[in-house]
Amino acid sequence: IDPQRDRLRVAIQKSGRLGDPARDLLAACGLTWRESRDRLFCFGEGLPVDLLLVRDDDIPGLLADGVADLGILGRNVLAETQLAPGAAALEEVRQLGFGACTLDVAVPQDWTWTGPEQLEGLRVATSYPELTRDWMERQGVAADVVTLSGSVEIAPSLGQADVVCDLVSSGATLRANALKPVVTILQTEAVLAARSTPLEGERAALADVLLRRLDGVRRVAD
Ligand code: PRT
Ligand code: ZN
Repeated sequence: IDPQRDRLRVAIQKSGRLGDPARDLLAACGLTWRESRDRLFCFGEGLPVDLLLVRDDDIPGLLADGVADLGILGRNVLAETQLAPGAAALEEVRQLGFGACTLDVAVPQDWTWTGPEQLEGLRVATSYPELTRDWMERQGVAADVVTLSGSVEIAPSLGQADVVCDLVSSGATLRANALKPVVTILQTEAVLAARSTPLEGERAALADVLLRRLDGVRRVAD
């Protein structure tokens, strides 16, 4: 952490589903940037608020390390890292109203769902092992969590798992893989996240300005 830094840094997704809406939201807050050639760092021109364009998975680490002060990412990614052992203290500062979906347990379409106890002893494929384990623990059910970084929905037909726990928006991907959602374990959307320890000095003032503008923009949008 560079305590001398007097510019605020906001990490957002470089591409992906949340990149453009995050940028649009910050632009609606009056931020403008000089386009950088490598497109990894955008220097803020009006307010001294710079952008870091990264993979969403990297945002919690950048916040934890103090490289970024604020981040826009899915609550699912934030919550997953918050549950990991030894996780740095990060918190959700605002929910942003886009990128909504649910993290659902989904089972083969021909199953009759009777409840979480049905998962006992099965293999659950997911990209969110901490959230999945945490939910199972709260349900008092023990299943094997198979962690996959992508293509989770295909795991049952490949014989890698019996059921999945994955993000769902329209449900088309599940249907295409002969699966059906049976229980939602997390409602998620894009959120603004920060370290739990408050910012100080100039950066704290900048963050306050940004939050006030964000709330104004969101109120108008509602
Ligand atoms: O490159 P990078 O690592 O930054 O991006 P990524 O590929 O990890 O993430 P990305 O861009 O796909 O998603 C970013 C965030 O968008 C997620 O963490 C969620 O918070 C949010 N989001 C909203 C979604 C969806 N909706 C969504 N539908 N993320 C993924 N999906 C996928 C889902 O995994 C499944 O494969 O879409 C498929 C399901 O969609 P339906 O419509 O068929 O149900
Ligand atoms: Zn990612």
